[in-house]
Amino acid sequence: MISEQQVQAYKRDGVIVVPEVLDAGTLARVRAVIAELVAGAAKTTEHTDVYDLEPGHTPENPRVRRIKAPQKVHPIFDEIVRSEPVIAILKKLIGPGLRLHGSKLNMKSAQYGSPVEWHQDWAFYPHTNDDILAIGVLLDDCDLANGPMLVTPGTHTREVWNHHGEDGYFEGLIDPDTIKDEIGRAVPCMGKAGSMSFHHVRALHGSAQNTSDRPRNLLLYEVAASDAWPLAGVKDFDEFNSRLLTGDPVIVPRMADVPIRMPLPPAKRQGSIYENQASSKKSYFTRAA
Ligand SMILES: O=C(O)CCC(=O)C(=O)O
Repeated sequence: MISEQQVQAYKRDGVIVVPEVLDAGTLARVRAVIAELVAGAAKTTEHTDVYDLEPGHTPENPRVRRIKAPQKVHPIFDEIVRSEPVIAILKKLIGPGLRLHGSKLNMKSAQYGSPVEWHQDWAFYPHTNDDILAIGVLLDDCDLANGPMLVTPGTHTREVWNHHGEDGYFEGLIDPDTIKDEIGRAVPCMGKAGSMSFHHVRALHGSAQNTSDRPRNLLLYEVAASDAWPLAGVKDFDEFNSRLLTGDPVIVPRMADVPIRMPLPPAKRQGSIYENQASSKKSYFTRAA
């Protein structure tokens, strides 16, 4: 599914985009499921365990910013991450043993879809080693106009930047003034719907508001090597192992010499990265009024 050259590019840059991995039939099915889920948001006026809502959401005009853990909401999301082409790519990048850490569906609606400020995923969920990546499944054609994810090549071997606010609480974003050069070198993850990006857990990334007249839905899966153990701990060992994608349960974590900052004390605004970042005054991207 991917060449040795692409594997080397991932190792060097910490990010690759693989064109059209998801077949047209599955893409149509997952879009239908998402349309139903978004319609279901009309029943709520507040964030829930399933929905993170855009500012301006009303039951009459549902505006969903994120479906929080899609793999818990509908089986199609588990089917996609466990599909043969996806597993083949993951095995080449961080395998053989693989475990799903989590998933989320970021829905950047036309005209107002919210930005995500600059951050490293590693700041949110440090592990005993960093053989961890996020898959970004492009559910729409994505170009510069509809807010592609922007990733800075090479930052996956750098430090873990400070994601805390001046009050000492975790905020889930980096002060943009401290990473001006890195922001200037970021590259967009673009492609046709069905393409997938793979970015290293330590790679610096962010993404702008969608100001186009087209949606940009991005389905994200966080996948760890099965011997990478979360430093925040494992509450339920059976549930932890139920997320194995390949290989057997592991009770001997592999330790690597990696920079760590714990996301503690926790963000004052919980619920999603959007909420965590909302308490900060350090935003880089423009937001809808
Ligand atoms: O939706 C995007 O473009 C960025 C997603 C992201 O970085 C995140 O949700 O952690």
